[in-house]
Amino acid sequence: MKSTAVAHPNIALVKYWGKADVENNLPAVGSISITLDTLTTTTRVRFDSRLDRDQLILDGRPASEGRTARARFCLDLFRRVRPELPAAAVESENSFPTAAGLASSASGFAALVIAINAVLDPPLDVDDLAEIARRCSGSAPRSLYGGFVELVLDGDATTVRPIFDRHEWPLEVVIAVTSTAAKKVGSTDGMELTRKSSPFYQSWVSSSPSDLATARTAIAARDFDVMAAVAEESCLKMHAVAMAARPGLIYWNGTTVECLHRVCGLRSQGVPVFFTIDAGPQLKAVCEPDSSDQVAAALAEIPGVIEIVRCGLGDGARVVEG
Ligand code: 2P0
Repeated sequence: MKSTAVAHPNIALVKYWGKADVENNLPAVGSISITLDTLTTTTRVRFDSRLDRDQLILDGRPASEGRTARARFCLDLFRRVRPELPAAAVESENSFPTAAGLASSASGFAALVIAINAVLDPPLDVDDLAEIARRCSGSAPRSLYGGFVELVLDGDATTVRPIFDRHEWPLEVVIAVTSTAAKKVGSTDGMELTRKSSPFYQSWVSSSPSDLATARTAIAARDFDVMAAVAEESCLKMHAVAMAARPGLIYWNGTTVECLHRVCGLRSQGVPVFFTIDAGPQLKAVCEPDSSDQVAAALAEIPGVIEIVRCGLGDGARVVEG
């Protein structure tokens, strides 16, 4: 019993930050994302009754205890409904740095749930898979679909809603990589610290529905300027609420800030581009395809930018080998 799946990271344009229920990993806010194409997680799962325990190899090496525990947690969620599943050997590879603000947990868990599901008979339906993925990582269900995707709060559960496939509004993303070091405070811990100690946390949560509504309308109308405004506001609010935690969470470095100013400067010259930044120092510049060469060239010349990664919008997670 084995299968291989691929998934791509997604970048939230309206951000998720904070949990309503830590134990169930229930987000406090909905989110809207775009799935990327160039960056890929490939995950092979082999169930083998001769194994004592689930194993995780990540990027060719045995994974840390923490990461192995999260993979076991995911497998155990499947075992709640399919108790007969034996232990599994999981091998996962990222074509990009793990845990550096490039959404490796989203693509990682999306690929893992799709690979596990491919060996089940009958398989679970996509809503059940999305709930399992969300319990593992709040951003992961969004990578089950391509293009524009919303994670919708639904009582004590969530649903994932594809909005547009990748062809319907083919934006591009230019990522300025400014560090490949793993971040010091991961998203899960950072969100909890923010919820417990940031004086702005309630404002952040209560302002989210209106950002989501604005973004839905902007996407439906393919209105780049409105999308740019709401995405930058959501990003800056997320970082502001996190910076105001005690101790403050500062995911940016100096180069991130230089890149941010460069994107604002390009837009003031009429270039259709906006920035977003996740829980790490990489800047993601979202632009119309005709502008991506100019955006990539402008970011590449900033001192401290290590690498430029260019992406289009990608497809959802899928099985590549049964
Ligand atoms: C997002 N991030 O909406 C936000 C913006 C990072 C910054 O979702 O704790 O790794 O596993 O649910 O999914 C990253 O958080 O967090 C994330 P958990 P996850 O993309």
